Amino acid sequence: MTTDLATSPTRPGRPPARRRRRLLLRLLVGALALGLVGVLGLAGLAAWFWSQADTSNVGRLGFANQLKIPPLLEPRLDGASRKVFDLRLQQGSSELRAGKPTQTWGANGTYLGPTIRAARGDQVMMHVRNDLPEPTTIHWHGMHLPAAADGGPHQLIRPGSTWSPSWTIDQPAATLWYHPHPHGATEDHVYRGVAGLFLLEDPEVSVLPLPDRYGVDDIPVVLQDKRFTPDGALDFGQSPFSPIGRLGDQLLVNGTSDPYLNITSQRVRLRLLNASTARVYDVGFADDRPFEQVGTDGGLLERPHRTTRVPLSPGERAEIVATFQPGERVVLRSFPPELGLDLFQGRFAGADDTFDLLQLRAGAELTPSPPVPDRLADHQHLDQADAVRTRRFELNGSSRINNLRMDLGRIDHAVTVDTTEVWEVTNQSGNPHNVHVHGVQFKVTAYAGGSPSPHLAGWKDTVFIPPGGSVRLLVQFPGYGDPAVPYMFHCHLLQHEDSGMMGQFVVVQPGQPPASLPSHQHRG
Ligand SMILES: [Cu+2]
Repeated sequence: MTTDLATSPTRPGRPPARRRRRLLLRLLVGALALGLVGVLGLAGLAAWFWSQADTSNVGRLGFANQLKIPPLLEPRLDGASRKVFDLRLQQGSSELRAGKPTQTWGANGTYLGPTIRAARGDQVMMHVRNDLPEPTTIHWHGMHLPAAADGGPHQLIRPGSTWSPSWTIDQPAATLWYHPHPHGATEDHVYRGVAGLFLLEDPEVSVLPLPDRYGVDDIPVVLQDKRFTPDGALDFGQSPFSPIGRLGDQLLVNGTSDPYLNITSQRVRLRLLNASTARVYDVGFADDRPFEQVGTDGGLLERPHRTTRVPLSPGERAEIVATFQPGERVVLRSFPPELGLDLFQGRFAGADDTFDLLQLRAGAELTPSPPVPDRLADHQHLDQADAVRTRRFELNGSSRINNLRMDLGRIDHAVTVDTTEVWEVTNQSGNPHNVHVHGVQFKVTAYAGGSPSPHLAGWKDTVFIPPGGSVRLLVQFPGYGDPAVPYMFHCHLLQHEDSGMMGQFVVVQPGQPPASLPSHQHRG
């Protein structure tokens, strides 16, 4: 039929049916040609985006700015011997890059927040006043505390009001942090700049000879990537091909661009926090020198882990101790991270990106530091045989867990207080994810079916899961039963979290049913 049509001569008076078929053929050929041009155009566009998508600042920095150290927030003691901390969330202008002011948000300042420090056994009370133009929350990431004090999406702080949770610190020394958690707006609020460190000390381990002089040889390193518009504003755009959300092309450490740090002692502890909304880092030194990883999310490892790299997905922390020679300069660098994606997708997720983070400048003379001890901490042993049940979670697409989107009015799981459970989390999607569980620290007992690598050997609250990957977590839920107020579990790639990759669990007494959530909590 096609041949007949294609070869039929054009002449007046031929049957109308033939003319229609010829017209149809021309339309079909035209559409195919247009389609081909379209496909080629799209492919070309994608190739152009791809070629532009790998980012590196190596060789472009002058290390011109002294690293800012977030100030320590001094508490006052109230009549009940509680340590009371005051945080005021505010907006304002920050000079994140020389000469170009940027409108940002922060706590007790216009960008980031002060470092809070408390010790095991302390009773703390936080007054968080919201002077931002939107409702928000402050979540104490990694903290073991009552759900009502956790600062998840149910503990909304309206503009002009103050939220005052109180709890007792009861967990090992650790590098925790705080950040907003309003449902659907977490990525936005964190990107604007609200975040800070919450350092826990433990009198029993403070005798360890680890560097512990804050800002001198114990250095906070808060990693964030940003993108700026030409006039200096935060750029909220993102690549249409990114499977994980917004990635920046500028790196900030503690809110400092292009930073250097003078060091005065032989060994320095760096407390690394990935406070980015989506970017995964693989941190090491430009000269590949080995260092000791001494801590994970929830505290010190039992033994130091000697390595050259520490991968960090959003929300994760690591404490490392590095050794320096007098007079040398060495650059802390993020190398291309292993995301488990193909060549095309990987590039749009930052898998090809390299960032110089911070130049460390050792003085001509360095104060000697004792070596890192072989034993760091005694961990409470969790036994898988003690687990009362196994729950399975599938991460689907970029917005669902077990095929459900987050619903503030739905309790997904009720866990019995003081029990241990196995949580198996599988990434069924083609996107990288991680999983963060509120209120607890867990142990990773299997990673992709095998033994977890040493950098996951410690207490964790957030763990990366590549596409197709799986983790098995051993989680204990000590104390703080409350059938009415849920904790969250979610992907900490904040765009995924905001779009629904989150669920809720309550901790209940044996046999107690979860309370139904009041309807006003559906709104957020
Ligand atoms: Cu995710």
